[in-house]
Amino acid sequence: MLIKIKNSWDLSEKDVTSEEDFFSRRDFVKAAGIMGVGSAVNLMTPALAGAYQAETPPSGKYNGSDIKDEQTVLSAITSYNNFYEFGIEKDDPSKNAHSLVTKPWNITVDGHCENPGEYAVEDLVNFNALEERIYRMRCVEAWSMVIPWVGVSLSQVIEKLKPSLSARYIYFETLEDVEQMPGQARNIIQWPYREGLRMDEAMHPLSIMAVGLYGRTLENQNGAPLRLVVPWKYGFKGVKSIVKISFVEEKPNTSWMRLAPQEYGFFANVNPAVSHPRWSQASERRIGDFRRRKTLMFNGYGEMVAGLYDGMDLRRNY
Ligand SMILES: Nc1nc2c(c(=O)[nH]1)N[C@H]1C(S)=C(S)[C@@H](COP(=O)(O)O)O[C@H]1N2
Ligand SMILES: [Mo]
Repeated sequence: MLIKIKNSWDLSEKDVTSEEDFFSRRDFVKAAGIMGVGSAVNLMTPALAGAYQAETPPSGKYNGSDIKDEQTVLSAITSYNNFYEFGIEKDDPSKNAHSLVTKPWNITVDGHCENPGEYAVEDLVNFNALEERIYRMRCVEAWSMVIPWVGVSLSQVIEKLKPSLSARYIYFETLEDVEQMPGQARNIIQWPYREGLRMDEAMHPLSIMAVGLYGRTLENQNGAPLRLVVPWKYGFKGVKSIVKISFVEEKPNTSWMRLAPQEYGFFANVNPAVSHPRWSQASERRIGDFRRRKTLMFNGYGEMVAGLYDGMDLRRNY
């Protein structure tokens, strides 16, 4: 389904490829195959990581700034996914997520706000105010993409719900239903998938609720019908297929923090200077590229977001 878009943000048109220029699916699969041979495989889950090779140290040669932020091809965005509710391999979500029923879809809102209740997606997101936001997405596993999201600012959604002053954090949950999400049969993380933001992060104009990408509604594997996107943070903050929003006083204990607090913090800001305990975060592989590139502080959005963390030790608050 095509959706109506109001305007474009961030990466300009000239920096990105048109949809016609996408690599073919075969080229992408070839590239992914080459990546697999003798190269780094970083797995988020500590218990599953032992079976894989450790990170190959980056060669020290990086692409310079001459490399543009081209949009990642649609076939890669929809077939190379992390959505553990449908399996842990990158191609599991695209193979398995058809079992998720996204219509109708309701979101429960509770906690410290004036307008709690059950909302249909269409009542929470103003589909007449959709915007395209072309954002870099940097996974904590050290790969990245550039994705043309379609959505609304999270602040628009929050303003509708009218949180009170005692709401210091916003908390999100993904659906929990093993019938629709077969990956939930395994206790990889504690289901449902839980995430959260500090209220000022949530109100930042870069934070969005996405309902589409490349001008179409989201595929299930990308978190249909509604997911969070916070481009200066590692991808795992972008909770998919949201069914619950709560306004809370205490910092939420998120899924990844519960599983491995020494590896995943609440803030999860992209930071090349702070290594993951099992691999470096200094560089990344942009899906579709063959060489690694340097990872940028706050994923390149520092000018807009660094002020949120004034006076904070980002080494401790990883
Ligand atoms: N519910 C849920 N949300 C999730 C995940 C997940 O496993 N379950 N994976 C996260 C991770 S680690 C990343 S990198 C992004 C990937 O989003 P994409 O597959 O749309 O690129 O989704 C995030 N949101
Ligand atoms: Mo990720």
